[in-house]
Formats: sequence, structure tokens, C-alpha cells
Amino acid sequence: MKILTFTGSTPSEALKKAKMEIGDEGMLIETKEIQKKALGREALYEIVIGIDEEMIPATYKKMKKPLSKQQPLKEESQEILFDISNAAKQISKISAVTDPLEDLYQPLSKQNITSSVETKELKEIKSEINKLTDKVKIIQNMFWDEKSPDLSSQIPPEFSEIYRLASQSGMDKEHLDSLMQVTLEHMPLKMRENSSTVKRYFQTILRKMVPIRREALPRVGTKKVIMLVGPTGVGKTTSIAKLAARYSFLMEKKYKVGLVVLDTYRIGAVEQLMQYARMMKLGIETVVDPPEFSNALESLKYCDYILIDTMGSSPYDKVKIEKIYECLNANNTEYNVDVVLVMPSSIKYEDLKVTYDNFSTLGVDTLMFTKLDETMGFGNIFSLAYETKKPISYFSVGQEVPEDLVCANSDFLIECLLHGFNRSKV
Ligand SMILES: Nc1nc2c(ncn2[C@@H]2O[C@H](COP(=O)(O)OP(=O)(O)O)[C@@H](O)[C@H]2O)c(=O)[nH]1
Ligand SMILES: [Mg+2]
Repeated sequence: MKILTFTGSTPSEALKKAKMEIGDEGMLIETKEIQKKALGREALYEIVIGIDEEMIPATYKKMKKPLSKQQPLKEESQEILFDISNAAKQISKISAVTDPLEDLYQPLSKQNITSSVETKELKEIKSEINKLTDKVKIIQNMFWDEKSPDLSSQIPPEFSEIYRLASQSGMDKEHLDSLMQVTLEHMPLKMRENSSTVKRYFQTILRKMVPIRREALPRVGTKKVIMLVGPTGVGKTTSIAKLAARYSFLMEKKYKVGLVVLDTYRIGAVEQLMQYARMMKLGIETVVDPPEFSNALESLKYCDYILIDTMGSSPYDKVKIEKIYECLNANNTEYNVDVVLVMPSSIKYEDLKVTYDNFSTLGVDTLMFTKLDETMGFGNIFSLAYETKKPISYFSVGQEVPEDLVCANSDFLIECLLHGFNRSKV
């Protein structure tokens, strides 16, 4: 989130300016009186707006610096924590300073500037309504027939909605229970008041715990060599085509892209990628025997990106995985191969784990999940990344080349996890 400030002689003038510059998508965080009205001098108010970076219109260029008091939150949220207890402790610490989850975060369009002078009675009424809403949710959740979760008897009512959502997402039960346990232990009492603050706290913990590999573009003089491995039919070739298009013509800088296809099982299924290569006018090399691998890389040394497709292999077929291993082993070039394990999000956590275990001999660097458009729950993805501590690099969200590709980011995953996949949010 970006923090922007706008000033005006009244709060509503400042708000008007904000709306003109960045539209309705921001959230009003704070209204401050910077300067009192005096003889011959206008009052000066500053409003602080938080907005998703992607929502900032291109026309709004002059970004203000983030507020210094927001910095700890920003720094903290960049690191990934695999230890749930640590994550919860850190978030509680941050919240004690800045209370990032405080319910001031209302969309601008809904925010009334007079709310900053909200009366005590109004706040009490709001709090009563929240409690009532929670009671309704609790009753709704009572009808949810989860098969006697060990923790459910201890889950306070305000937590039942988030527990149900996370549990239905396909997250590993052990992960969910320890997440809940620690959330219960560390969550500041003030935030337990209603299910929406509980949900936000839980989201923040999840966000901190999903390992994500942000896309790093090749520096001048270096290249990226990316190999997609994984079971047959998961979407490797389609994803290679999307990545090739992304790097060769969709980005501001046009990179030189070359393709390699490992057809070590001699099944001749290289035509699909050949077609993409022809359409995009990209160099392509086929490798049948592992010793040819280095030559293929060398002959594409003029490229910034070398994308390597691997031909089908069932997750249980160790012999075929061994062939890919031989290729990687035969690599005597200076290039480091980034191995991306591609898996469909539509299979359950236990099956993802079996697939991961089978491919882990290849030294998996990152995970890519495909077919997000075909699934309801995303907890399986969270659990695999959390369990294996391997960062997620990309998501594939449909069959269309090149558009149905998303560079991994934790906000997108957490949104899918708690509310399902929504194409409009890609
Ligand atoms: N719905 C959906 N289909 C996909 C996605 N990615 C790939 N596919 C489809 O899955 C099938 C297999 O894809 P392919 O790239 O040939 O898989 P490979 O065997 O791993 O190379 C094709 O019909 C693709 O169009 C995705 O994200 N969503
Ligand atoms: Mg393929």
C-alpha cells in the first residue's frame, strides 16, 4: 500500500483534491489540522490516504514519501516468516505502535469527512451493530458441520467465521490449527472485539507467512535461465508461451527470449512450443540427449531470457525426472538454471506434497501454480509453500496466452484464499 497526503483549507477540500488525483479507490486513514485559521491566514488540513499501488492512476506521478511512522510496518511486511508464533508476535508489536488494522480504513467513496468528529454515542451504536452482526454470523456458522475439529471447541465466536473460511480453503489442518492457536494467544484484546478486525489480523499474519519470489529482471550483461518442470498436463508449455510473450513484447523493455525444449523421452511432442516460437519469432533448441543441453544454452547466449520446457512425466515416474536431472547435471555453462515446479491449484494439499517430493530431487527454486480459475480453495497452495518454504513465483489463471499469467504477490493469494478467485482483481 502507498501512503499519500493531500492538503486543503478544509478537510473536504483536501478530500476533493485526493479524489481528483487518484479517484475513489483510496482509504482515508487520518485527518490532521496542520495550521489553525488565523487573521489573514487560511486553516490548513492534511489528509492521509492509503491506496493499493496498482490502483494509483498513471496520471498521478508525484508520489509522496511514506509517512515515517508507517515505515516499520512496510519493512516488517517484506520479510517472510515461517514461524507462526514469530509472525503473530511481530504483528502485535506493530499494531501496538500504529494499529494498522484499526477500522479507520474506509473506502474514500464511503467515507464521510465528518466521521472524524464522530460523537461518542455514534461510536457506541456502531459497536453494538458490529456485535449484533457478529451474533448473526455465529448463528450462521453454527450450521456449518465441520467434522469435530480439535480446536473448534476452544474457538471464540468472533473467530468462527475466519476458521470456517480458512478450513474450507483446503489449508492443511495442522497449519490452520497452529495459526489459530497463535492468533488466539497473541492477538491484542482490543482487536478481538468483532470478526472483521479478527479477519484483518489473520489476513496480516497469512500475508507475512506466504513466501513469495518477486520477479527480478535480468541486470545488464546477465541472463535468466528458467526451467519449468512438473507433471504432464499442468500447463508448463502454455506457461512458457505466456512468459515468452511477457518478456519479449509485453513489458516496457523488450528482452531477447530463446526457448529450449527437453524431449528426452523422444515423444516428439515439441510441436506445440515450436508453433509459439514461430508466432513470436523466437529461437528454439531441442535437446534429446543430456550432453546436448549445454550446447543448446550456448547457442542462445545472445538472449536475456532462456525458457526451458520439459516434456511430460507423471509425478511417479522417477526415471523421467532422472533424465531432467541428467540435463541439469550436464550443464557446464556459466548459467544458473532456475527450476520452477509447476503444479495445478486444483489438487489437494496431500497430492501437491507428493508431487513436490518427487520433483524435489531437481532442486526446486520456486513454485508456480496453474488453473487458479478452476478451483475454489487456495489453502492447499498456502500450505505447500509454507511447508516446503519454497517461494511462489507465478500464478496461471486461465488458458489464454499471454494474458492469463500473474506474477506472484501475497495480497492476490490471500484474497483468493479468503474470498475465492475473482478475475476482475487480476
Ligand atoms: N483453465 C486453465 N487451463 C490451463 C491453464 N494453464 C494451462 N491450461 C490448459 O491445460 C492444458 C495442458 O496445458 P499444457 O501447457 O500443454 O501442459 P503441459 O503438459 O504441462 O505442458 C491445455 O489445454 C491448456 O490450455 C490455466 O491456468 N487454467
Ligand atoms: Mg507441454
